Amino acid sequence: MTDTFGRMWAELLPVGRSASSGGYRRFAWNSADAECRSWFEEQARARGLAYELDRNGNQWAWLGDPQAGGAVVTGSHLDSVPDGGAYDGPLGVVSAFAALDELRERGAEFDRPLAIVNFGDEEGARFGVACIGSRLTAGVLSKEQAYALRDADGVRLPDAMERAGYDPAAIGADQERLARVGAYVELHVEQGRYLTEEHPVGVASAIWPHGRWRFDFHGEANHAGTTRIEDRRDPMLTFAETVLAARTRAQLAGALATFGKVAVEPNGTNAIASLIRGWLDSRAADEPTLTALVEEIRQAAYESGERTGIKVELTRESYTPVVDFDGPLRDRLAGRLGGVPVLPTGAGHDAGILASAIPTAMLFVRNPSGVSHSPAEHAEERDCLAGVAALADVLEDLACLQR
Ligand code: HGY
Ligand code: MN
Ligand code: MN
Repeated sequence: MTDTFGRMWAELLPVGRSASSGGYRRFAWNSADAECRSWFEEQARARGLAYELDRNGNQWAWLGDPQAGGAVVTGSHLDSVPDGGAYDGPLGVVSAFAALDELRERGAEFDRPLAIVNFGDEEGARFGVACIGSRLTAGVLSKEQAYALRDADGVRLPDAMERAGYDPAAIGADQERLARVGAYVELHVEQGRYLTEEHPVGVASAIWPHGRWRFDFHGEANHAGTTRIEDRRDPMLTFAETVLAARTRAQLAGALATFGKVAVEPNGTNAIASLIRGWLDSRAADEPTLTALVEEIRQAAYESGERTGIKVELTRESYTPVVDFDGPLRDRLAGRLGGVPVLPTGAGHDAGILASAIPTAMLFVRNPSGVSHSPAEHAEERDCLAGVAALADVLEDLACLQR
């Protein structure tokens, strides 16, 4: 197992990695994404798996007859956030292939189909909505909504798909495909610090509700060197007050609020901005807390705008309700792995989207620093191999004749 995991890991490692930051830039339908997709197809074919591309651009590698039903599916995503780490997503896909290799070495006999999947555009780094591939398949993002998405250069999602050689005409819900699936188990690097050397693998209990909101702050462009302070309508002030309010209110609510992305027009050093767009990522342990927090941040922005003559507009771009993973499946995994930690996460995943349609579960692999969405994201090889062994155990329990 070690050599197949190590070989695959080494093959993927350089793909889409920035020489300057060391982080990854694998965005939906860009060249790095294409390279990752070619890699996935190679792994599938090298193992004699039936390779399939579904209508939403998700990649599937099948062992057994997909029409037989009750398939056990595992996998994750290969795209990244801007300058993301190596493990978030790819660890789940590489571990899935390595777990299959392990099961074949064990001589396991499958009594139902198995599939390995790469869900497209999980991070939503380019078009702003998280988990586009799995949302489209689960029918929680419509074709019309997907067609309305544009990237920072104004490129529409369907045009980006087409330029990458995919046909966007067919995108949409895929109930027939989901009906083939009996269970989906996603392995993912943990993005907190709850796992230990003693327990490098855990099982997910829940995903916090979370979402992305775009604040538009409309000001008045003017000269930085000649416009009196009292004559200005500078959106930077209202943006700054909103960021500070978000941080303060989130801390008070025991929740999370982050402005990690901002766009300034015209973005000139000697020009007062005409428009600032700030994207809020907010998360909380429950939906009422999240809703209340976002409303407080909205109010703070609007009140600041009234004081400074800035028009504020708020648009919700992405939202994922609280996910409680399938109880019996969660308990079966935890039991099979001998009582490993069961823990929630604030990070969204394709498993969280699919949980509304099929029984899903997640395995987490220890991340010693807890750092993620950063080039510094890291997991120890021995913990990754423990994750592969755990995934193999779980898949054997779910999909193979018991020996
Ligand atoms: O944003 C998230 O939680 C995930 O990484 N898409
Ligand atoms: Mn991520
Ligand atoms: Mn991820």
